[in-house]
Amino acid sequence: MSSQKAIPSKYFYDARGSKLFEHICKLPEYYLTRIEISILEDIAPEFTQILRHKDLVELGSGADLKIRTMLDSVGRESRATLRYIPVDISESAISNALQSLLELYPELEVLGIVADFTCQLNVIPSHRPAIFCFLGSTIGNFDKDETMLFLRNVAEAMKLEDRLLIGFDMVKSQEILEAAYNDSEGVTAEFNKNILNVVNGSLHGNLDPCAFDHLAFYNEKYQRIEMHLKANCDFSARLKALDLEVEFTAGDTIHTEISRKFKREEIEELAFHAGLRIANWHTDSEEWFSLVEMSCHSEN
Ligand code: AVJ
Repeated sequence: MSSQKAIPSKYFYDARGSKLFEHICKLPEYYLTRIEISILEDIAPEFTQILRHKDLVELGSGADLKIRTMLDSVGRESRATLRYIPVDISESAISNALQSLLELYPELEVLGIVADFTCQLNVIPSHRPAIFCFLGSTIGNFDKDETMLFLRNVAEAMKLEDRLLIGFDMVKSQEILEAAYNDSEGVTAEFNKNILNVVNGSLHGNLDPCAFDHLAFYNEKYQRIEMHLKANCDFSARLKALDLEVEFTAGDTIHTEISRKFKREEIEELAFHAGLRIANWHTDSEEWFSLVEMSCHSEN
């Protein structure tokens, strides 16, 4: 076997991948979205005033509209003063979100941006005070260096009065973590395999999703869920656009995602090293998920 094959997780999210992820969010085993929404419901009243006349910038918004929890509870009058700016790499996710938001909240100003927020924060307008949101523990997809780079970039883009709200999935028992990525309906397996369709589409490839099995497990040493696709036979595949032939032996894996889990002290350390200050900490009674409010270090 040659070195580890890998596909960056951002390629999960074509139209079908975004739909499958929306389905994952509703699965009983996938507690992340449910808990995060309940925390958002708890804190939304505090944000009613805070959000007036601001930009609500959601990084990696996706199509599932977690932010509706917030928008619902701030009420029509405040909604009419704010601008919602969803930023996502998936064009279909952005256009679906725009469509349903326009129907739900005709008074709301919405500016959808299709961009890779890991490197294109500069395309987000910055003349109004802003609340940045990075929900769903998407931050867990980054490795340590990427996390720090991302936080520093956001910190740099933030004005003194701006706030950053980040969702973190916390370390918990291996059984619960692994069940969340191995659901009984097999939706996560479909989601994982769909990344091959995306690669085939953009690189004119012939990777066969049926030739792979879904594999997701908790790596305790690195405190993260790892998702892989494991070849179930020997074969070779072509990626025409790269003029590349890739050999697979049964058992070879393609690494498709990491989903890091956090401890409170680590988040505090991350914030500190990125030049951010923790302004508020919100969690559920079991501390399975945390929504952490940060501001620029120099504010006080
Ligand atoms: C959207 C990146 C937060 O890591 O839990 C869900 C993606 N992968 N099931 C996560 C995902 C498998 C999800 N994030």
